[in-house]
Amino acid sequence: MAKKTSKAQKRTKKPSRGGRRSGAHPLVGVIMGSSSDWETLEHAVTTLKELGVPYETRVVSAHRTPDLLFEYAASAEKRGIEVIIAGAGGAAHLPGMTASKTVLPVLGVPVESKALKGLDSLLSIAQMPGGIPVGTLAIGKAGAINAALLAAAILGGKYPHIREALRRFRATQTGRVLANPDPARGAVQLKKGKRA
Ligand code: RP5
Repeated sequence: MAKKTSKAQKRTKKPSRGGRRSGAHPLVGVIMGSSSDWETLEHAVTTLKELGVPYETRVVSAHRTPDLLFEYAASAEKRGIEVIIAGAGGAAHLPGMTASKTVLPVLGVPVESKALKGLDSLLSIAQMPGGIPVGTLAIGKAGAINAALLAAAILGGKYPHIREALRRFRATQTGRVLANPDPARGAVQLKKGKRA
């Protein structure tokens, strides 16, 4: 007898895909509690793209779509996802609840909330009781970028091209700083340039 497939299962079977390598199987699942979190999580996606790491993105709310959250987290490993980046704000249950339903590494990005500037999100995500870890990053954009870099570092152990992409990212970043050692001098040069 054919098994019945729930609506949530159907949704998790057809993830949106992305990444520089078109058609590549997503290795990172980027999920967020609300579409309002995209402003923050898009920085994780931009960084994954820069590194050529295939990913999928999805709004999965711990409060508003709890069944979808369970389905997503429980099926992620079977679908080939190897790291999950989960961003949420306020009473941010999404990363912790996701981590409770999978043994994949879950990286939590605290989204900056209006009321408490993301301190609520940070503590909700970081203060997991012993037993179910969530790797917690900084609040906001920096955390989203670093979640992608950390995901790449985790994947780099298995995928040498991702490790090399990460090495190149670091070298470019270092080069940018060394190429502009004196911001004051740069500003003077800029002013002079404007006057000319
Ligand atoms: C959380 O509530 C989401 O992660 C979001 O950061 C916050 C506010 O959500 P919206 O009211 O903007 O949908 O679940």
